[in-house]
Amino acid sequence: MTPTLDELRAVGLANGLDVVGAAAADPFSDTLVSLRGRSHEGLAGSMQFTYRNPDRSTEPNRVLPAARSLVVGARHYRPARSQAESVSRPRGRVARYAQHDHYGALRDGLDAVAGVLTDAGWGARVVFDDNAMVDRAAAHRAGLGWFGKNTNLLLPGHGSWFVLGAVVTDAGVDSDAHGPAADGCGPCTRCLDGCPTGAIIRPGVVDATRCLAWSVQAPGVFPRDQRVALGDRLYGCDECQDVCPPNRIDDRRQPGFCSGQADVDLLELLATDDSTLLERFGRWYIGNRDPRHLRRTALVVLGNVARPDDPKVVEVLVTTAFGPDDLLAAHAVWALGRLGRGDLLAGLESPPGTLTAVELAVAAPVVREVVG
Ligand code: B12
Ligand code: SF4
Ligand code: SF4
Repeated sequence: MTPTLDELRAVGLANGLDVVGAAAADPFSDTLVSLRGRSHEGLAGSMQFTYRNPDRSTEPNRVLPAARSLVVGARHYRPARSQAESVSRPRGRVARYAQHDHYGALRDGLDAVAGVLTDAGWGARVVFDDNAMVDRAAAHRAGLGWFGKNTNLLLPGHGSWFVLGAVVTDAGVDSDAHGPAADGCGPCTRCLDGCPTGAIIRPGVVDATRCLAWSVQAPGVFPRDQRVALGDRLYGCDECQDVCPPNRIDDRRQPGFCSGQADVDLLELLATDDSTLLERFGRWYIGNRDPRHLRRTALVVLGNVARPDDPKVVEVLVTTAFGPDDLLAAHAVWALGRLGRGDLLAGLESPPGTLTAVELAVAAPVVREVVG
């Protein structure tokens, strides 16, 4: 017997999913064209994800041979409380999807759906955010929502604060959607106008090389021309969703806050060792899984949000600017400049006693480049 969509939906909803639909497991030919086109236009930057092997990510049969259906699930992510009011130290903001393990909750719901299918003798594989499939396109085909001009999938009446995933199965599960959801953007252009870096270059197309959500994940030097625009964002960017009118709807089915972290104490982060950082933030995508990239971003945010006369901030920035790690030194130097404290770098070329010749050799060219 093949479980019906209603039966699968009931199990998904009982296990943490908020919306469940189904679609045929045909190839996502349009998305394949979009992925190739964006790579060709240079909009994917160094991103791998679904850009690494677009043929694979757009062909559900590569996930499960003889796949016939996709049972698609969406999990709403409600925000975590900010601790900023109770603490006066500088803090970096975390995007809503990353404040809590929402993907864990999504996986639980999808696993439960897959369990019903496998118990009935069918093949079933759960995929979400793992580049085996294009999750938004699957949810769109299942009728869960429309593509907003910010490229996010918006669910009618609920907005876009959802993570998405699917169960790929060789069972034939009929969809009950009457085609794709109708466009709900209309003439609105708030996300295009509101993006701090102009990354939405035309409706439905994001240039990842300009998107802060990618820049905080990408390894290496944080793009200079995006540092001021980064503002207080430590991880992720919600701006094109915050300004989106359909997201202002109060989702009464998911009231309150989740047990997550809406912001992070930047000085504490900068003082934390690598293994503790990976333990705390390992869920996030951190370039090369190297916590220096988190510190690098924290230094930029510090430059944007800290008080220039805060002695703890000054101490951390000066120590880092004069320190042995040239990547971090460059960002600390930038932050001091941004805070109007370039004066503190004057001694860099006539080093204080603590700076070794080797450290100076590493840091001095960086200082000349950034301040000079
Ligand atoms: C690569 C990626 C990124 C990249 C690039 C995003 C991009 N828009 O290009 C970066 C790192 C920047 C990123 C950022 C974010 N991401 Co992301 N990301 C992905 C990933 C891994 C692959 C996406 C992909 O392959 N896209 C393919 C391209 C071609 O499709 P697309 O960008 O969605 O574009 C579609 C529409 O534009 C539409 N379209 C085409 N032409 C036109 C024209 C018009 C007029 C319109 C309206 C639409 C339209 O068709 C395209 C193809 O289907 C997926 C996970 C997965 N495995 O699917 C998550 C995923 C898309 N990301 C997700 C999230 C939550 C985010 C962030 C909100 C996180 C954050 N707060 O920082 C931001 C949002 C930024 C944004 N505006 O997109 C969710 C989206 C949930 C939702 N409701 O839409 C996903 C699905 C992860 C998940 N499993 O939940 N992401
Ligand atoms: S996530 Fe931020 S930077 Fe990226 S497109 Fe949206 S508003 Fe722009
Ligand atoms: S801000 Fe406006 S145009 Fe952009 S996704 Fe939301 S409704 Fe659509």
